[in-house]
Amino acid sequence: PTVAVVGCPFSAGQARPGVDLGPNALVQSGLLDQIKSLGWNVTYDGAAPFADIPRASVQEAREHETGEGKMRNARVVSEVCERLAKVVAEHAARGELPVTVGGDHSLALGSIAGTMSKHPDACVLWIDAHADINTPLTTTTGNLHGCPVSFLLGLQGTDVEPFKGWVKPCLRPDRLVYIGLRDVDPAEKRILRENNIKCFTMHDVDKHGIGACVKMALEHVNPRGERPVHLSFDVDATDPTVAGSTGTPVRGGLTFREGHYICEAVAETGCLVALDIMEVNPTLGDDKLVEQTVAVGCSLTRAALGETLL
Ligand code: DIR
Ligand code: MN
Ligand code: MN
Ligand code: MN
Repeated sequence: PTVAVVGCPFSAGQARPGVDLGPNALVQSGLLDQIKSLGWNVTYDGAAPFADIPRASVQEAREHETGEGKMRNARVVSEVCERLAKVVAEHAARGELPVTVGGDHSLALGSIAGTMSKHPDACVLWIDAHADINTPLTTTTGNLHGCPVSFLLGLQGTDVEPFKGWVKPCLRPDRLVYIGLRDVDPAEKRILRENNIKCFTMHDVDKHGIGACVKMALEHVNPRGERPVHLSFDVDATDPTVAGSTGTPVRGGLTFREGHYICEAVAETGCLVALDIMEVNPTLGDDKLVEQTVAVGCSLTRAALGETLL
């Protein structure tokens, strides 16, 4: 079995420079060898598939604004996500397990679209402090890393340029579940309610424990254990004391073990077909915090790919 690591050095889905350096930081710290040591073959094409995409620091990014609605950098986000969708779909079609390393979480629009083209019945576990389900009509920041889920679901307001040329609604609301939420915008709360989307907030994690939450989450999206699972992990789901080098940290997050438990439990299902590790920004915080955050990105990846404690 082969893991295809897809590093996507991209930051234009949000405002803070540096998250585009995430993939290289994880790879440089030994991610590929760590995955190999679990018994996988590993392929990695570097940033080659995205070489001609602007690095999109805030300055550069502004030049790529389309002015369409309130979305910032919509054209470049759409372009890179379309490219990523193709790359992920190609790996999946070869029977490989794509691991997309971000980069900001707008990329999950591409990675999940890619997964869905090979596995239309897949379900999505979205692990995040945020719901990332704003639409171009509801976003207050204009940052597209707060919006990818709405495009995947095809919510009202997402059928717009430049995305409408390639994004098709490919995810049903009942095939999506969240764990870790604690910073959800008012409009997002309404969207989650109206679409009956299953959510395990930090309140639920406190109340039931992570074991019960993951069990209920998997039972909701994959009751018979036969559907492929795409795990999209924003490292800001964990507490800032666990993975602090990230653009939008929110206190009160998952512990180190809770985050890893989610990945381990998904690995145990044997249903994982794709993984995203998103929002590691190695320019935020002191060296120790960066090192710790990069290490957590790697260990979450290993846990999802079958590393066990014994
Ligand atoms: C906020 C923050 N809901 C937004 N979203 C973040 O910009 O739409 N997502 N930080 O990761
Ligand atoms: Mn490849
Ligand atoms: Mn996110
Ligand atoms: Mn987040």
